[in-house]
Amino acid sequence: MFSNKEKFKAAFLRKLESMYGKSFQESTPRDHYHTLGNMVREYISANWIATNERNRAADEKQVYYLSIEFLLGRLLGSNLLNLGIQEVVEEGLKELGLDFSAIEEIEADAGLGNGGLGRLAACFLDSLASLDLPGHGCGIRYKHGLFDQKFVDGYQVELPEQWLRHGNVWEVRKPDQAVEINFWGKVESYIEDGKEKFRHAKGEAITAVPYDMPVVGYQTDTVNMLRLWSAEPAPFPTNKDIMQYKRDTEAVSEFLYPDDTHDEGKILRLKQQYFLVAASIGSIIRSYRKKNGSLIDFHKKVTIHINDTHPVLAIPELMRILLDEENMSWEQAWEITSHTISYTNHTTLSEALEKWPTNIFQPLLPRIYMIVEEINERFCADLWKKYPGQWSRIEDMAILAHGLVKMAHLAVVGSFSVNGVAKIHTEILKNREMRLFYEAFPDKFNNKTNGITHRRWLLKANPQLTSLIQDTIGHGWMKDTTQLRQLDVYANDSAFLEKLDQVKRERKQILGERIRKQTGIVIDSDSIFDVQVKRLHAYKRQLLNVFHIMYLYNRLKEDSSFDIHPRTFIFGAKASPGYYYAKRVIKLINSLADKVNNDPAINGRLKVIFLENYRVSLAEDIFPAADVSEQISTASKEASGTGNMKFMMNGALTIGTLDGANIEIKEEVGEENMFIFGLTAEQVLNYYQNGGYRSSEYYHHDKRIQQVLEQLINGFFPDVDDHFEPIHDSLLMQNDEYFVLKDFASYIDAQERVDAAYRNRNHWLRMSAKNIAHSGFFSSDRTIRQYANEIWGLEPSYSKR
Ligand code: DL6
Repeated sequence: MFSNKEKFKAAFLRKLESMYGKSFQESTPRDHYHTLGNMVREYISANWIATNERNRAADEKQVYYLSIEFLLGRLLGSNLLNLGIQEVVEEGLKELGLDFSAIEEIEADAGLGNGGLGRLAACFLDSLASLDLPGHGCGIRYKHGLFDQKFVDGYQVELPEQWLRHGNVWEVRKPDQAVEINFWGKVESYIEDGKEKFRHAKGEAITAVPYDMPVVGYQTDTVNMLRLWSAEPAPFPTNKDIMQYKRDTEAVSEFLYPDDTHDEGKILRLKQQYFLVAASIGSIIRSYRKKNGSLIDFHKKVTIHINDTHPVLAIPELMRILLDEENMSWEQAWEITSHTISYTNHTTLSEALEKWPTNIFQPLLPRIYMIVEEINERFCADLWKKYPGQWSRIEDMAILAHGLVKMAHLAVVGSFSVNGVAKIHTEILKNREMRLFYEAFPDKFNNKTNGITHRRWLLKANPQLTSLIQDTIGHGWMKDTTQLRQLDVYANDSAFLEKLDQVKRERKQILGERIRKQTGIVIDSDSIFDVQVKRLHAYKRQLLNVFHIMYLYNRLKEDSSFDIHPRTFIFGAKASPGYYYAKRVIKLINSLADKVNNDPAINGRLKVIFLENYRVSLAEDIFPAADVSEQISTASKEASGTGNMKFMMNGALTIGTLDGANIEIKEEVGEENMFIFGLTAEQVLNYYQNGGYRSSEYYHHDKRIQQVLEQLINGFFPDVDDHFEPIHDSLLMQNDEYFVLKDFASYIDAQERVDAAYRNRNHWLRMSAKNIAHSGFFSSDRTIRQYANEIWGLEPSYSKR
């Protein structure tokens, strides 16, 4: 049905009529989207079945990537692209008088994630399938993804997201493959064959029902699977009021990251984590047993990768099955488990390293807790042999200590590989945050610098740039992004640079139009588009960006000779609902936007745009339009960043600190093609360790800083009372944990270099071309090849194409 336009059009009309019982004339854009989506899913089915059969028949190892987040975004466009039927569909629809982009807009983003960790998981799925690797995702089918963000008077308001309201054309519900999961209750011991055994009894069961989504590889027949679990009441008697039981059960897959400021929320999060793990492992083992019978060689045929610590209960859960159901000895079960699980760490922020109070953990998961206790005891006993008498070392490394279960410790102890997500991050893990573990198990630690799928972030998001590259160097780079290097020589070719300029202009106009429609604000496409899009967090320092804008505003007001190239500052960020500091920064950006955009004295030289509800589909319009990529975290804090890679691949120039993957961007493209500033990680960590930073000194010695800080509290922003006082105080009274004031001068300096560089258009375009040419390393295909070769031991499976 997709082999040519005519066949496609006929099939589309037939499908539309059979699905809706309406004529084409009566049909709506939503009908068109669902019709097309269903056609594509059906088209995928044959290869999906074939890949499943191939996996079942072959004796190859399978990887299961367990993640609490999958930030997929929209799937129609990327599926069409990967299937190679985009053109037929777009042209066929056009001949029917329909516009593909309007149809694509109907699809709700699958926003089952918060930020980098979840988007990385989505990029990895795309790469696994595109490289013909047998790797599948396991996650939760949240009824509501990350909240929808609205601004009301500049304040963030959260609304429940509704991606499933009109159904999800990509999923297939498989109730026959549901798994029962037990919470609460108690552990009973009994004797079997003279051996003491344990079982979890009198608990509260819930049913995990899988919804499978196909993951289509690019120009290959491989279709892998993303299995998302939904929580439903189990058909068993319960002592609870039936309505209450139903509500409690469904809550497990209702929201991503429920509020955990109170115990009830903490219990719900832990329930979600065990739910994901128990359902996934239950189904992995069921299909493994069907094929292999015994689990003796399980670790040789299966790797379970845990994306951060959220799925770390995979370790005690696999132990439970091997001990309680397979009757293995502890030693044998541990040998299999600790050779099955691999773990990625995504942060060194201590507040993000999960620790669960035992008084919550134990009653909810009594058998799992018992196993964690035993893992801990045996681990500490081993440490005692290794480090006799070193009590404090052992205490620091224990999994259970001071009434807490330390999930990162459990993850390191129970897995065969621990990786960080950028070189510097891995070094910080090895030498600081996880030093004791690195000393004990040096061979487990390795680095896998993150990547992004160039298919979504270049081919799909930026067809204009894709065409230019293809016209210039052919299409080999689409399968092997290192070939983008061939563009290097074109960085000195004025005809190429002119075309690159055209592409950027077009993309800036497209974004400008979207901004006009969304906000009513008209922006100048000739201005520098300076963009910071990422979660709102103090360490990411949106505040530093804000202070630069305030400084520019002050200068423009005070100094008529001050000359800058016009700039449009674009922000996109959601703040976690309970993160009040971040929410104040959101209000600050919006207040600044009001001030700057409406001041006639500024005369359009500065504009500030804060786009509501930043999400994957919006990002696809932002990255291609950016001139400047703001990657300005406090050095040592950003594990990697992946937005930095998306900007680079789309020809934006980075202004950034030597943090996360920025360092590797610098290694690839050269310092001369970006704008580096600020403290290094080493310097920051030394300050944290030895003290010596006094933010007030920077305040007293720099008039520019004094002025912007005063403006936070002196009525400069009307109608906010003392709303920004906590921001002011965090910088002065609390000594500026993230070194905003310390890095201010060097940031302003770097911004002046940006301004000067942009004024030399050819020079700028040359740098931009260099960035694209050297971005190939950051394809997630490279990252996934490294995971496959160096961690998982995976071979590509056969594909016909
Ligand atoms: O590895 C993906 C992504 C990194 O690029 C970011 O630097 C890192 O902040 C993020 N980590 C998380 C985990 N929680 N926190 N914070 O999202 O992972």
